[in-house]
Amino acid sequence: MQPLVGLIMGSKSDWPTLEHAANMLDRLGVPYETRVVSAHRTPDLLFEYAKTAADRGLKVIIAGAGGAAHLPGMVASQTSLPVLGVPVQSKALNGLDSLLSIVQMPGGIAVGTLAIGKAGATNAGLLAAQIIGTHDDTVRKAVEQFRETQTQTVLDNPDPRNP
Ligand code: RP5
Repeated sequence: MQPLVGLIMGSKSDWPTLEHAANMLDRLGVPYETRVVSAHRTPDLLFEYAKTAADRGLKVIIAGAGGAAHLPGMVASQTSLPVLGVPVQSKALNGLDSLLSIVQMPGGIAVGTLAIGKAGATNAGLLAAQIIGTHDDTVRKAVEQFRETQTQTVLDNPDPRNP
């Protein structure tokens, strides 16, 4: 199936975080591609990836990176597709460095920044599906079903002492 989401990250070491975005896209039936694209180690690839993304049929890009996390902002500078940035929890500074690197974009180039780590990656997958759902009824219904199931699971398990 034609990928609709580009799920990229600065390093293989980011995959344990970004796989949570992939899991959500799988769950919601959104086709995606995934690869390592580094702002620092493969800058030419970054430019090529971002410049060709829309023509290749992608609708949203999820970009995760840690530390001096330039990937989401640089990708956003080279494409008009929506870019969702996921700050990876770094070892040295627990991801605060990643968060601030991604969230503090100067006005004029937008990156939608998610939470640090697993929650941010999960919600990046969810938000990408919601964006695609604005033009795709099947994906929109999958998001609605996910949320109904989530709500029902909470309502069905009101006692916090039960496993
Ligand atoms: C960033 O540097 C990557 O996104 C990763 O989070 C961090 C460390 O990369 P590795 O040294 O583990 O490859 O570019």
